[in-house]
Amino acid sequence: MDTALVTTVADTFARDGHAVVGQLLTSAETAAYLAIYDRFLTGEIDAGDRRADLGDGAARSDGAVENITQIMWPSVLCPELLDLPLHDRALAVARNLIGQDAELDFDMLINKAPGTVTVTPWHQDAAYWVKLPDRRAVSMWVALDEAVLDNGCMWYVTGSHSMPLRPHRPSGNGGRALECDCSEDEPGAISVPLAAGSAAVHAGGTLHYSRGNATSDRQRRAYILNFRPAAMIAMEREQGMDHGLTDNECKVRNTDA
Ligand SMILES: O=C(O)CCC(=O)C(=O)O
Repeated sequence: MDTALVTTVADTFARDGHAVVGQLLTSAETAAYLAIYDRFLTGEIDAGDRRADLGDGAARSDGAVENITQIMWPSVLCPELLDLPLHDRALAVARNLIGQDAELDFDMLINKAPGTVTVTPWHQDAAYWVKLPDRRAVSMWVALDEAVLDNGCMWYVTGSHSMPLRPHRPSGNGGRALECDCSEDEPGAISVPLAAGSAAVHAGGTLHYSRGNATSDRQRRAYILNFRPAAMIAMEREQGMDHGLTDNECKVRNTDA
């Protein structure tokens, strides 16, 4: 990214709590991620208990397919992802946004199956956090398929990163996700459609949500990378918050870092 664009993204992120980063991957690079993504979705790469359905199975008429597939730590399960360019590019953006001490906290895949009416409920990521003295963080949501309103592009509430954290409760989506009161009518709520290969970022306090993928006949595959200061990642891990790493993987990552 050129310097002017980096400054604009950083200013927008600081002011609004979210920003469009623009194209991070070429179509050939995007295709390389999608090929690996589909190996996860078909089960060829076994994600074990790092795979969950964030949606309520009852919401689908066929009941046969996950509604919202979440796979934690794809880059640990399939290290060849790290040979592709996204992690380095995303880290460079994250460092521009929150500081040079930013490191990858965790990555995940979230797919919305075609036909699902299940929304990702409104929430603030900070509702999931353990207590940390330094709350700088950035989540980068990378669209690997074009993301539009009707297949579940992200929505953000502009300025909500500076508001107090709202009370959260377990959502109806199987209990693993949290939700809070908010709606598309919330002042400042906007949808952010993205082309395949492009990304948006949001802060820990930013209210966000996405609709289902009810009418399209295509997957809505997103790759999400979360960054925070290295020292805070270490503190999180001390408190047992590793987003699903085994002890051994945790040691390997700490040694590599
Ligand atoms: O992909 C989605 O629908 C939701 C993603 C999300 O909530 C997040 O990245 O924090």
